[in-house]
Amino acid sequence: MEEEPKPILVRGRQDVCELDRARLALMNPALIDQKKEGRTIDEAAKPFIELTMKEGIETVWDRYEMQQPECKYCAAGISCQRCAMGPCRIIPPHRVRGVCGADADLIVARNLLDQIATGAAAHSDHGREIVLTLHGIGKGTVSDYRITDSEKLRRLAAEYQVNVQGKDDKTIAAALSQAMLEEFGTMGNSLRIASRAPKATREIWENVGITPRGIDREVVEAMHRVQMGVAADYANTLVHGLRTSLSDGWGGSSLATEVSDVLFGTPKPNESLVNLGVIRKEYVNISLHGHNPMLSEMVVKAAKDPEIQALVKKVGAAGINLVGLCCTGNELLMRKGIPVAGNHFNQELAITTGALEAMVVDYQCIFPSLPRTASCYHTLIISTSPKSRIPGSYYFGFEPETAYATAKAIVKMAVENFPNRNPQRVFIPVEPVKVTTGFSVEAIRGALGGSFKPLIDQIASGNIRGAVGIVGCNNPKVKHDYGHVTLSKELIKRDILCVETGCAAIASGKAGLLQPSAASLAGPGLGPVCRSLGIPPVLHMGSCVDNARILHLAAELGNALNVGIHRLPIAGAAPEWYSQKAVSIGAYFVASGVYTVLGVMPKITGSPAVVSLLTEGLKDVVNASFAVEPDPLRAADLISSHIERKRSELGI
Ligand code: XCC
Ligand code: SF4
Repeated sequence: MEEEPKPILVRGRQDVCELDRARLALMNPALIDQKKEGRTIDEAAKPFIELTMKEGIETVWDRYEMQQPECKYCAAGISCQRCAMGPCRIIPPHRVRGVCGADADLIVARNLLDQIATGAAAHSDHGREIVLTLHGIGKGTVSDYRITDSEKLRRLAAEYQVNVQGKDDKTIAAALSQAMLEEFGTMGNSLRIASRAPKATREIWENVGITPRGIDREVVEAMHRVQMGVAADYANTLVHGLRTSLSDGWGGSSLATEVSDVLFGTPKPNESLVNLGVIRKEYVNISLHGHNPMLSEMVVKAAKDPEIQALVKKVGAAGINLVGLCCTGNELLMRKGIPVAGNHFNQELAITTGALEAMVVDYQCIFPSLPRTASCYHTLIISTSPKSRIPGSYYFGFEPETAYATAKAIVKMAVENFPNRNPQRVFIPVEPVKVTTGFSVEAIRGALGGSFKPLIDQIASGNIRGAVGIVGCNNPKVKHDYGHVTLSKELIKRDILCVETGCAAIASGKAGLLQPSAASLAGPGLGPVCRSLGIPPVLHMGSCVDNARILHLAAELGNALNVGIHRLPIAGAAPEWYSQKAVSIGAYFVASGVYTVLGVMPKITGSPAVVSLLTEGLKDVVNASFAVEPDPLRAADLISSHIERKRSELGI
């Protein structure tokens, strides 16, 4: 028998001493109340936020307060740390160039390109891991995973001109994954999967010179350009940012999404529950947090293992309750209907239920301080990616070849931790909210009866004015979930269909907008359409990499009408974004022709030239631009006037 995988405790246990907690604890009930209301609109989160303040358990909001005031040069993007002649800051009127001679425009542009490249790398590297797993299946080295959606495998193979005639899934997987892996370092001058974009959109890319070539290549070139003494012109630098972002959206993220569907199934509409109330007292609770569905899918399987089930009985638990967080949560919610405990700013609060045996993480958006939070409870933080070994966590090196054994060892560790729970500290005073999710492009087409024509007809007739992709994170600069929920409600009221991913979608879920009954909050055009189709007015399309689904949907509409994406009555919004990944997403939305409104100001205000290029100049380049509007009601105004303008340009 194979040896059971054993974890390593990375750098020893992290402990938060009583003194630290006493220092942070608040006693003034009025202050606690004021802060609680100021921090979130998520009703189910409020009791936990109150608890953290009373008990001195540090959260993201406390750390944000401690970081104030922020450095105004950094906030404006005019500090540079790139080389050893610096650091440099631009402080007019005298210090207008860094030691190397870079001015404010260049410093801002380079910093922004760096952020785009970081985000693109994160999405695409995740994509690579998924494609490598498909490759392992094809080559026979990976046996714990299998092809779940063989039809999609064949559809993708056709897209890649891989011969499927008389071939079995495994053979197709080998050839298709090979062709997909070549997209990362291709010698060609375009990505095959990006030819999904409408012809007119691709022509714009070609004319501007931003057709993405290799997925890795654009990121590497971006890193080259930010080296001192390479990039010199801010506009030229930012144009490469667009190209880099396209290699993410139409490249790495698209591959992550499509191949995840092949491996784990293409999402179909299903019902589930969200918010911190999904954590259940009598159960062994395991939260799955991060982004990559590979580990979490295996944990789902391992939780059903008879040996594990026997162990659950032995420790006296009612069963195993898996709950998601952030985008791993979205992946499981979309495909398996596994409940989600919340979005980015619910991650620490999930631990304060006192009922979480383990938080299993892969990568991205995981607070490195989680083991400190967990040390106030019995919760184990279990890290699994060699890219994200978190000090204070138990680390299992997760590999697709040994996925099941690792997942089983992880679940076992969680179950064995159940008796360590302190029943006195279990605190779950909230009830979960129902959601309907699973709206992949395929599922939307299915709900429409097999083609996008009914949707196009509804848009043409004006019942639906247009569609908006609302995406992105939580950020302490915005009251938790306020940006997402306010914008979504306002747009559906104006008959604009919302399609959402990531933490935005979870926010809408918690607010009840992902239920068919939310059609009653939609306007007189959209409401009846939703009712007749039995769908919510806000469609959950998945995780952050699943923004590729939104691109794909836009491409389907553009192709059906034979127009570029920039001509469609659609828009994008990221009301509470924080992540470099969100910068890449915003950039590929705009580069694809989608007007995009950000709720948080990027670090660019130190260069009026960059601000003007992004908010105005890009219209002449890619027929779309960014806007920044922190007030979601005003953002809704910007979006609906944009949509009306696009409608009249189309003559509808
Ligand atoms: Fe992360 Fe994807 Fe942002 Fe949420 S939305 S905070 S990136 S989990 Ni993508
Ligand atoms: Fe300063 Fe230029 Fe070096 Fe940046 S690259 S730290 S601006 S000298």
